[in-house]
Amino acid sequence: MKSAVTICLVPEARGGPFVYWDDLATACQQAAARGFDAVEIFPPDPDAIDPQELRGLLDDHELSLAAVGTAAGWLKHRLTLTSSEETTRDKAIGFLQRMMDFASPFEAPVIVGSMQGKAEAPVTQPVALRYLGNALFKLDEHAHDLGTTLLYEPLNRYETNLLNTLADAVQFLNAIQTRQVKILADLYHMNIEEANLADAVRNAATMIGHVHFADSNRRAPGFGHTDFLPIIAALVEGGYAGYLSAEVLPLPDSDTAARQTIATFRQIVG
Ligand code: LER
Ligand code: MN
Repeated sequence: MKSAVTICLVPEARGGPFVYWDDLATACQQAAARGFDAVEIFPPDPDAIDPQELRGLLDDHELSLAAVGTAAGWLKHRLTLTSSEETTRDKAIGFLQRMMDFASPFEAPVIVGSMQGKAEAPVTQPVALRYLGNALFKLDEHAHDLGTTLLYEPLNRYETNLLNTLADAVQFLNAIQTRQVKILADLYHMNIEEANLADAVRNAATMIGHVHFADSNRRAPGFGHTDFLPIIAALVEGGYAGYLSAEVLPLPDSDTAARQTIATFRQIVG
């Protein structure tokens, strides 16, 4: 397993669970200095980052791009895949496709997290799930054309009323028969929704494509009460060799959160 740390470039996401903020070059330098293998970046738009500049930063610091987040699609542009407005749903799909165009040359998957939206009047839950299924099916086609992966992230009940557990996501994706969509297991959301985090990982093992590495209180791993060892054992047992990516609050400050994350990573992964 490899370590990664989040960098958020979206001012509208201020207060969110991201370690580094605003300055991509400084964040890459700090991530490398703390010993992370990769960065996970949340850009404000698909064309906000110059790919050449990013390539240079990653090469200079010997970092990989672990994943690209799309929180801006919702927080900045108010786009969701389950909006009652067809034009908004289409724009949301277009936004995610362009994010995939940006991310795929870096061999980085794109995340569908908050852009999945939720069922709210006039959209009922079955209709929202149909919209979500149609959108993921279309996005899966695009991912297949690009040879890339899309990550679908189940969120906790306070953020969505669609799919809250890994098992919900496995069942849903199997039903729509996507080829390139994997599940993002966010240990913070899972701490709220799953009866047992290790069992949930074990039962979804072959479909997990990325992990958001956070403690029970969404602080850096080790600053809460999640027992990580059985979760890591379940990931290893399932053959997971991807990232543990710190999507955590920058508390008490970014550098302390980064140091705590990498210390815990080394302790439990080796
Ligand atoms: C995104 O990765 C996530 O976990 C959600 O809570 C949206 O912030
Ligand atoms: Mn997450």
